[in-house]
Amino acid sequence: ALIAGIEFRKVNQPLNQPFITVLQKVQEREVTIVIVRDAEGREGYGECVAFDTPWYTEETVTGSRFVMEQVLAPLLLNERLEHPTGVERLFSKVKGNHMAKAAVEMAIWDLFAKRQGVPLHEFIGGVRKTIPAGVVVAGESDALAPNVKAEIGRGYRRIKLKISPETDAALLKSLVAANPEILFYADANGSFSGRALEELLAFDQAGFALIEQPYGEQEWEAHSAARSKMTTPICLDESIHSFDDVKRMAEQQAGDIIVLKMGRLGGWSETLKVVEFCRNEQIGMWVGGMIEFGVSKAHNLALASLPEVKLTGDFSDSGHFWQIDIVSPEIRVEHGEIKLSESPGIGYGLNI
Ligand code: OSB
Ligand code: MG
Repeated sequence: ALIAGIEFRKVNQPLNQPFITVLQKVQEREVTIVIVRDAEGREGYGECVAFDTPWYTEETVTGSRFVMEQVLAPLLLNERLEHPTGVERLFSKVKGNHMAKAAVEMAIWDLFAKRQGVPLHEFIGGVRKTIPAGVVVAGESDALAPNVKAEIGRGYRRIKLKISPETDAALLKSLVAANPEILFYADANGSFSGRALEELLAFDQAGFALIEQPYGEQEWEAHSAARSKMTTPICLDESIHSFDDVKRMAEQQAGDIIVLKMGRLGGWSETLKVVEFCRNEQIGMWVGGMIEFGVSKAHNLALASLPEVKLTGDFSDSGHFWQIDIVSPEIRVEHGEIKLSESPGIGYGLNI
C-alpha cells in the first residue's frame, strides 16, 4: 500500500467526573487523532494516548504531536508498505516516543485491515466476538462503596480500584467480600515506593484478583520481593515499556501478569511480540485503559479478542468518561460485555 496522506486532529473534552489518583487529577482530556490514507482514499485511524503533562510516562500531547507531525509522518509519507509490521523498521531510527509511534502505526494497521475488507480483530487473529467489560473506580474512600454499587448496576463484573498506602485495607476487604460475583483488581500506580513491604501485605488478604504496580517503574527488586511473599498475583503496568521489560519481569520473577497498553509499548507489532512471549511463559495478560476515546478503545477491543488475552481489561462504555465519544456508533456495554464490530478495520467511524 502506498501511504499517500496523513492528517492530525486535536480532540479535547472534559471528563464526566474528575479522575483522581495518587499521580494526577484528570478533569479534561486532550488527544491527537491520526488519519492515514492510501492512494485509493481509504482511511486508517489511530489515537495518541499521551497526557498533557508527563505524569504517567515522559510523553506529552504537545511533544507527541511534534514527533508525529515533524518526525514520523515524513518517514511514512509516499512509502510503499507490504504489511503494517514494516512501520517498525521505518521508525527504528527514532528513539523512544512510544505513544507517538503507536498512534501512527495503529492507524496503519486499521488501514490494512480495511484494505482487506476484514475487521481488525480478524486481521490480527482474534477469536472472541464479545469482550467482557471492566471499569475503574477512583477517588475518595467514602464514595467507593456507592460508586462500586452503581457500576455493578450498569452491568460491570470486573472493577478496578485505585489504592495507596493510605487506603483503608479493611474497608476494601469488606467491599470485596460483599460482592462475591465481582472480580476486583487493585491498582497502586507505584504508590508503595519507599514503604515497608508490610504496608503492601496489608492488602494481600483483601481478595483482589491482582495488585497492579505497587512500586515504581524501575523498582524490579521490590516487585520480586513482594511477589515472593504474597498470594495475590503482582501485575506490572508502568514498568513495561517494551518486550525486553517483559523478559526482565520473567527473569527476575517480578510479576505474574502484565497490563497491555499499545501506547506504552509502541504499537501493535511490539504488543503482538509481547503477547506471544507471555503465552509461552504463562504470564497473564489484560488490556489497560488510558482514559481514552473510542479510536484507541476500538484498537484495544481488537487486541482483547486474542485467545491469549484471558483476563478482563479496562473496557468501559463510551458514556463512562464522555458526554459524547468521537466514534460512531459509540462503544456500548450491554449485560457486562461489548460486542465487537464486524465492520472492516476498527469498525467505528469518526464523528469529529
Ligand atoms: O494506571 O492503569 C492506569 C488511566 C490513565 C493512566 C494510567 C492508568 C489509568 C487507568 C484508567 O487506570 C483506566 C481506564 O481508562 O479505564
Ligand atoms: Mg495501572
